[in-house]
Amino acid sequence: MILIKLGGSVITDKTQYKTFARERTERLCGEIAESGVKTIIVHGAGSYGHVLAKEYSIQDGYERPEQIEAASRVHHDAMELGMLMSQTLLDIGIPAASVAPGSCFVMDDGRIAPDNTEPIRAMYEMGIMPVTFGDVVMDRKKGFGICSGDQMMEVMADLFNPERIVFVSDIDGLYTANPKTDPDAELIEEVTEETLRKVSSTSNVDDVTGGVRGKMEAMLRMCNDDRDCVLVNGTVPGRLLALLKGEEVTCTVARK
Ligand code: IP8
Repeated sequence: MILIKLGGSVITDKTQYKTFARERTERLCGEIAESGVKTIIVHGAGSYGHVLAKEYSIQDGYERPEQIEAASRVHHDAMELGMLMSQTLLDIGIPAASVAPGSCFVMDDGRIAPDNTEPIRAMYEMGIMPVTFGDVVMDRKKGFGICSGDQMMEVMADLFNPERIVFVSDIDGLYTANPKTDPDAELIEEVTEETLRKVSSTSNVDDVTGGVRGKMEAMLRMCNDDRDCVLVNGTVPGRLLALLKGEEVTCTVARK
């Protein structure tokens, strides 16, 4: 089984509140179906989550009463995107069910506590693809918080032990800097602990670098001796399909 994260930047327009990138999502789900590979999908929230969550600092936990309505609204919007995703998969013949992380799990100071995995496991064993996503989740210490799709990827990787892990994003892979703003940014084809050390010592601690390093760290955490973790560009038609078919494509591979 291959565990795939469809990033929020690929399945939505991240700059416009609640804008589903329907055509691209349909194409990507089609590529997954065409590959014939057994998969589990996790997706990001994109503009169904980040816009409001940021405005009301939902990720910091409960601080003020106005956040209550905002937290419930963000959850509602994230579920709406979940429904659009499962509808897209059902329409192409993949029996999928959207599972909100907060319906099975709570967080403890920002860390997901996966102590009730039976619903997700049972679905998978019956041949239903559990599709989970980044969402608002109740937190034992902070009241509530944001559980990202990447956190759910780690939970699903522990639960289902996939052969390979694929992150589908809107860039060709990890870069030494932000490729959209820095012409000197170079694609990192292979990420190891060594690469991580280099990036941390040669880059400023700005948002982009933090983002790149954070992603690298998460990717490396999910690798083991038998599986690698790949970041691939989902905006290029056919690239995900080629990767799933085992062909060589432009991407970043993290290895233990
Ligand atoms: O899009 C964030 O998940 P991500 C979830 O995977 C929300 O970072 C609701 C902002």
